[in-house]
Amino acid sequence: MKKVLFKKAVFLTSALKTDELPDIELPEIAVVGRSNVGKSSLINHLLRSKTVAKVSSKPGKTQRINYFVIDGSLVLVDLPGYGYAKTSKSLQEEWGVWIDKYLKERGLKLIIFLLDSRRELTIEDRQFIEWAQYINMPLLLILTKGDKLTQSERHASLKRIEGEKTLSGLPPVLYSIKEGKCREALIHEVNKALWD
Ligand SMILES: Nc1nc2c(ncn2[C@@H]2O[C@H](COP(=O)(O)OP(=O)(O)OP(=O)(O)O)[C@@H](O)[C@H]2O)c(=O)[nH]1
Ligand SMILES: [Mg+2]
Repeated sequence: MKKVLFKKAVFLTSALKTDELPDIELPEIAVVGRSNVGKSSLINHLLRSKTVAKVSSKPGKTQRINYFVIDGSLVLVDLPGYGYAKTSKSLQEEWGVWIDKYLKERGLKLIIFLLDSRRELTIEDRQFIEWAQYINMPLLLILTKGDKLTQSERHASLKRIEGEKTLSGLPPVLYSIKEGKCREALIHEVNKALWD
């Protein structure tokens, strides 16, 4: 299989319900994590763009399931975040239900799962990880906003995550949209997960 280099993204659709999702014969990868953790920013960074996915400093920006076709060979999905209190109550309650439905129905190849490198895991983070493990969903664990940490804080953050029981030794990748190296590393990991 040809390596996906994240050169070009074509916006496909923005869905609210799982029955609005497109029928595509390409491997699909979703980006999951709490609101404001940096999901949309990571997608932009991968694509060296500022505009592919909509980003905001306020949580709750992404409210739909956004589909992008990457280099004609893979579908990348930007999801709304969980755990944002100001999202309308009905949307919050529905999150679990329809994301669960989405994740089960789509036969995803991989989930890029984001945690903020500066924060403790939330209940929702843990629930999500347990659920993914339960259904044997491959997770790629990313710690975001690494640039906000000093060198020793980075080290401590990696150690803390490595010691998290819920994660069962899943290796974390420290990420920052302000740095280039982690982009290459993530692209490598995504290709490995897709084609190995
Ligand atoms: N310093 C720094 N800021 C980041 C990084 N990644 C994301 N951010 C900032 O975090 C904020 C939230 O980013 P988004 O990408 O919109 O977060 P999201 O997870 O898509 O949020 P929702 O759509 O609400 O679920 C924005 O202000 C980004 O600029 C990073 O690596 N470093
Ligand atoms: Mg977003």
